[in-house]
Amino acid sequence: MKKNTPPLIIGALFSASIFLINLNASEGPSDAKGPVIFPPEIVALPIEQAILTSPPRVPPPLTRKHSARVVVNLEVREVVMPIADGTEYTFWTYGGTVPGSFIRIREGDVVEFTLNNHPSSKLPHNIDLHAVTGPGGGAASTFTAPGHGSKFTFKALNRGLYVYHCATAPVPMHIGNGMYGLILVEPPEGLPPVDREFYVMQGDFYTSGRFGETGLQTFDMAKSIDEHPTYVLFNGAVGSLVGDKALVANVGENVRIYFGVGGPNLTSSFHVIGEIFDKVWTEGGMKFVQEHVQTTLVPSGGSTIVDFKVDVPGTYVLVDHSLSRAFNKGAIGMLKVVGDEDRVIYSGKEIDAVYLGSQSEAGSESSRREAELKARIAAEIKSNPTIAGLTKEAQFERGKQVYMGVCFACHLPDGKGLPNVFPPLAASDYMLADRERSVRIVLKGLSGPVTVNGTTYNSVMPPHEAALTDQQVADVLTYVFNSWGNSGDAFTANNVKAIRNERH
Ligand code: HEC
Ligand SMILES: [Cu+2]
Repeated sequence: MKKNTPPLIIGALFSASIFLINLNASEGPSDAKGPVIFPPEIVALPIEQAILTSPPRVPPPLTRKHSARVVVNLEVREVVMPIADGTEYTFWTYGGTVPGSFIRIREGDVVEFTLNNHPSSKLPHNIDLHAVTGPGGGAASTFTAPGHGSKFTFKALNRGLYVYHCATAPVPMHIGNGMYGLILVEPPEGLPPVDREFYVMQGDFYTSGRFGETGLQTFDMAKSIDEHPTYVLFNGAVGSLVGDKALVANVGENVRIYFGVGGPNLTSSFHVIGEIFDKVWTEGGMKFVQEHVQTTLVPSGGSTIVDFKVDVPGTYVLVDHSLSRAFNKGAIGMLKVVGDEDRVIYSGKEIDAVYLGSQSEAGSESSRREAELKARIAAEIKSNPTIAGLTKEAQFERGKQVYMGVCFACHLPDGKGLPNVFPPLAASDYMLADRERSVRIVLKGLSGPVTVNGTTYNSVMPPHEAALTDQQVADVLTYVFNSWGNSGDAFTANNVKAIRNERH
């Protein structure tokens, strides 16, 4: 394969020594060679500025029928952004977003690529584009100190949907902080046209605190090495594609998702609940197109293109079908389809009758029911309000989300419970009589007979001490104690902590 740039000197890209060598050479990258001299046929190509877009947007399809010299300017910025409601994280980004800006070029283009590292950055960064043929995919040529810019040129020899990422040591940390994105190299004839195109990437995140723990979190290297992520996310935050931020399409449209996995570690079982992918460009390659696919496997550092027609209105939930990641670590997104119903394709609920089955073993029955309902509830969690301080109202809002994620399954959204099975929390004389006991119930669970508003229940509530932080317990009880006509003071994390640690 003919290349425009001579081979780079450095091969051992992932060694820590590269990091040091380049750090010392702050006058310029270690493979600096000066500007490339183009042959006349390349000099003759028209010059074009690439359109870059933030997720979930994709640049428009290319309509030109010839190659071009495409100028790409990408800026690295280290920014503090929410990773979850009330939880912040210092992301390292390409273009200020996770994933980084989407780049769209055409096979045969000559790309003049400049990586600028914002002066406010604390660290040097680089870029390895999987679309590049050449050592390190551009990494050694783009190693860039804060307040500097590096340029290199490559020819897009292969069509496909490619991941790009930072390859500065420690590489899993740079990727784990959000340094990845997608570059689409279209075939000369383009891809089949569709009505909507979206850009979604999955990544695993390793934070010092537990899932949902509030405040600024830092990267946890030990969790990353063990591949035990705290968060598994679409587009860099819990709820980034939920509620107001959901993807939107109309009934009858063809939808395309350019889906990538940044990693650094996990592979995704990408699935859209309630849809079937009509076409899948497996592994982001352009030759083999699979049809009628339920779930497609996307490797870390890999991608896929999926097309599907939306026939029925409603909310379709994007998940990693390794479902604990979806329901416990954040890997949930939504596609809202609006338009007229077609009840032959999908009737909607035809009958709603109470069915409780045999309540043989109360404990296992209720935890099974909880698991089932959780799946439904996750789809209904609304986008998170921005929470400024620890005011009671803010706590109430946060608590509502915990309630809608955890308690709602049994006590129902109106807090009225279910006759003979789940006691009410609305106007519960039992609950309102003893605040500490309520904390204990949420943490340790409850079983045996209990009388609420004159009715006796004898069932099992599972403990939540492993699933909820002190703050989350305080938030949910603040919500419960101030909803449906109840009123009471806010609970604090310290109240909860004392009870969590008590010995019986
Ligand atoms: C899996 C179903 C389930 C979930 C989830 C659940 N509970 Fe319960 N809860 C119960 C059952 C069943 C009882 C009654 C237990 C008994 O009969 O001993 C109960 C009892 C209670 C009580 C005391 C009785 C009353 O009505 O005042 C409180 C308070 C309570 N739950 C709060 C919560 C809160 C807050 C959450 C969310 C963090 C929650 N529960 C999650 C099933 C559940
Ligand atoms: Cu980096």
